[in-house]
Amino acid sequence: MSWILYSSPRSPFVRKVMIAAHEVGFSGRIQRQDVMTNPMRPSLEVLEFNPLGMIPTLVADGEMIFDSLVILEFLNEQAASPLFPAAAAARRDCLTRHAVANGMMDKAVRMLDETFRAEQNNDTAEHIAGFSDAQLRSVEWMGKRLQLDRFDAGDIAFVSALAYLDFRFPKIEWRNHSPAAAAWFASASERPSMQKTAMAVPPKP
Ligand SMILES: N[C@@H](CCC(=O)N[C@@H](CS)C(=O)NCC(=O)O)C(=O)O
Repeated sequence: MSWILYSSPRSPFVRKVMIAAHEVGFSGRIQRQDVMTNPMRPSLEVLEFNPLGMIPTLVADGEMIFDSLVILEFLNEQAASPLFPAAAAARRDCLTRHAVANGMMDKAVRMLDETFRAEQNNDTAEHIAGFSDAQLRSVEWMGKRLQLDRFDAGDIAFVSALAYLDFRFPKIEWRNHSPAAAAWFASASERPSMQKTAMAVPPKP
């Protein structure tokens, strides 16, 4: 039984996971593995499990679990004292507060990244290349996990992400990276929900 948490000592998301693990009494099961990862140079160790190359990523007895909210859900499944209330309205309230707090951390990390970039060499092109590679790795990863008889929240998120790439970044030729995702997207695009929500405005130049 091994739970390996790919981590960094300075990540607020890793800290959140560790606080939760302590709260529910599972911190002793987690073995932390510190890595260096950033959008331009993702950790190869993390990429083995997470196409985004981001931390925290937990590998629990061989199962990959990310991002931090999903890790909290996993800890909650193991725990006697729940991190998420069971009743629908209370759970929504908890998740909404979580979303704001996570958004704060997301934006704080982006602020730090912008600060470093401004201090260093403003390597915008390198950053964009790193983000674009993450898109392609993710399309490939998702392409292997599609099911034709399913259209759940994960699929809805994926179809929205692909449509946005087409809308904003048509130069990213994601279809070449996953013929399975390309075929799935073509068929999903015929759903009434997709047709009724097509972006009605052209992309800004
Ligand atoms: N939504 C993610 C955010 C995690 C995150 O932003 N992690 C940062 C470190 S604090 C990271 O992995 N950055 C590397 C990258 O963006 O490629 C979560 O909640 O786990």
